[in-house]
Amino acid sequence: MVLKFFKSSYAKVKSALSKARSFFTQTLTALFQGKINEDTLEKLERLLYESDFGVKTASDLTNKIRELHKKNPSLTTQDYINALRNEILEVLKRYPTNIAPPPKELPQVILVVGVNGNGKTTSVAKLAHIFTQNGFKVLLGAADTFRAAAIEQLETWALRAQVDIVKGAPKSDPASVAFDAVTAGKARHKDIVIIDTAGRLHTKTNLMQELEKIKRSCTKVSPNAPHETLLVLDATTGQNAIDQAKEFNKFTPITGLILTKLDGTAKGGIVIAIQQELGIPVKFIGTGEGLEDLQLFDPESFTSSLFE
Ligand SMILES: Nc1nc2c(ncn2[C@@H]2O[C@H](COP(=O)(O)OP(=O)(O)OP(=O)(O)O)[C@@H](O)[C@H]2O)c(=O)[nH]1
Ligand SMILES: [Mg+2]
Repeated sequence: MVLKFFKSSYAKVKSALSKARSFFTQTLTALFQGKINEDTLEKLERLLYESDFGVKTASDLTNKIRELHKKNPSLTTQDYINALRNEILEVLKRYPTNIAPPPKELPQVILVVGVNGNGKTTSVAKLAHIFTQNGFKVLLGAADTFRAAAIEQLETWALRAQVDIVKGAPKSDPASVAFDAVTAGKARHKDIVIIDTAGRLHTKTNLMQELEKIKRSCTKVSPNAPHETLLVLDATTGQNAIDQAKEFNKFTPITGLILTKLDGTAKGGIVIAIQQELGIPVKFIGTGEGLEDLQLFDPESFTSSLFE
């Protein structure tokens, strides 16, 4: 499903990042207004690190500015800020943002996984909304049979997003719900089946193995399913989100990330760090709690939102 034509809402991304932006740009301006020397560069590296860019990216970006300063010591404050902005954009553009190409057989199956409370169920609903708004027929699979009220939560969202839902009994096998959902998706000629799963700690091996079982159920119905396994991460948790992604990816290959709660206290740098460290693209970002608060990740609008 190529989503290139899905417009990311620049206004929503910009508003979500307003706190991060004002801190980041004010500090950068103050930094680059003074004389650029090793002390300034050290402060820059610290600022980038504290903005969740990660050790490696903070150091790489600082080195770029160091080189730039050596080559051309008489640049203005704005020149340095622009240079940093362009470097960040370059890093972000290395990763594909669109969802996998359309499978030969429909439906396309998207499995949504992650740690408790990161925003999986909400993101499933928001995804359903994006797809239906773009003319696709969507069905949801309520494979979080573990937590009481999880099924009703998804049902409420399905009603709001006006999409069909397939559910199992509470405490039933999530793999069988996934099987039923993909089967129903096929029978009802849906374009996309999105499967919600229970929150699981990346450190619990048995829960991670359960994910594999869910995946196998999908494959039984449709040989290439799930076509996408999206990991939902809470952007406000910084390094912890990166650790979660590493563990999930060890057990089950993750094809893309949904980074939620960018409207919270998240510092924008996490988006860069996570892609750099894991090589997994951020495909969507969560910018609020409503149905319309999920944006296709777009490097250009993201970078602009962080700087302007
Ligand atoms: N501000 C904000 N809140 C979000 C976002 N995404 C999810 N939330 C909130 O995060 C909380 C948890 O969301 P859920 O979708 O229930 O999370 P979950 O991962 O399904 O949780 P479990 O099923 O318990 O593992 C809810 O209060 C959501 O409204 C976001 O992008 N921004
Ligand atoms: Mg949930």
